[in-house]
Amino acid sequence: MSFDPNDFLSQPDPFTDVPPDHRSGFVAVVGRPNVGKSTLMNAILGQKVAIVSPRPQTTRNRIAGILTREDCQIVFIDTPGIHKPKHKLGEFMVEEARKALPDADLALWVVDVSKTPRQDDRRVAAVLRGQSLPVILVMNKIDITPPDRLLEHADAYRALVPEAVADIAVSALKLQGVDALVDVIREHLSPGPRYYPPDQVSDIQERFLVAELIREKALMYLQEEVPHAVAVDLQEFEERENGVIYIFARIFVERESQKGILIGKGGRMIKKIGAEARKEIEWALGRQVYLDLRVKVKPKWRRNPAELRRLGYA
Ligand SMILES: Nc1nc2c(ncn2[C@@H]2O[C@H](COP(=O)(O)OP(=O)(O)OP(=O)(O)O)[C@@H](O)[C@H]2O)c(=O)[nH]1
Ligand SMILES: [Mg+2]
Repeated sequence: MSFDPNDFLSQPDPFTDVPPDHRSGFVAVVGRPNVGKSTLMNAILGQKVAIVSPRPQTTRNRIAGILTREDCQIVFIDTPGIHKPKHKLGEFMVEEARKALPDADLALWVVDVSKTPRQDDRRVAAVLRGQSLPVILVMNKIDITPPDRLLEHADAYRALVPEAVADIAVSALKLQGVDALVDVIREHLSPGPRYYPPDQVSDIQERFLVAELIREKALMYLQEEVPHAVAVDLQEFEERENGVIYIFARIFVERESQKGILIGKGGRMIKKIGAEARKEIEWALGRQVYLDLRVKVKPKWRRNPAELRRLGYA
């Protein structure tokens, strides 16, 4: 068979073969903890990339989620909630959020419009004011906002970012206003190419996702101070001869009392966390999984630079 260079040249290039009005850019998703940043990014992507929980300070790292449409490619950077840090882990998290801004083309400031602005919201507004970045104010959780409060709360948030280029009310949980938000974002981006292959939805590795899904289930079932003291250290992740993926992870807590709570009476809590995590990991990997979890006390790991580095929090 002879080689005809025209055959090769006529192949569509997924990066450059886009309509003339194609737009693209990097969008930092910032806000105080627990307002629904990760829920919103997942809702936009139609896929779980970042874990979500009812506990504040769920997200600890920057996570990119990539939306590819015919007319645009938007790279969202989900970030940890901006707050007043109490230890080195907290400092790392706030720094992660801040670092997303200089490289972004646009910031989405996500707020919980069911509540009035708090100190941490003002903290976020101050961080945004220090950047010369266009800001879109995203007022989330309209599904639980009493209608008579919406306008009052919206005005209070708007007053904190008078320079915002747009604002929009959404419910990330109920998928209300999410498509409209993407259209608004697109309007504020510049013409540009695709940066990622059209089928790539995030920049995270499988191992990271697995550790995060285990942490998510721990956050879901644990209460008070225990969730924040949890870290997941993935030790083994390998395919066995029978095709099953064997995963061994250690869950760190800081105190013996937390270990007791995490294991639960007769091991019930850790079994529940393991069973829920395994189900979701199997779904995410499309493979059968054997999940082995051990709980280990690591006193003050959140203040220990060497531990933080090893866990990817430095
Ligand atoms: N009712 C309602 N709840 C929501 C909505 N969006 C998010 N939530 C809930 O709010 C909680 C926090 O959501 P996350 O997405 O983890 O919030 P986050 O801003 O990423 O939080 P951090 O990672 O801690 O900064 C979870 O219980 C979500 O289910 C919404 O539109 N409506
Ligand atoms: Mg989050």
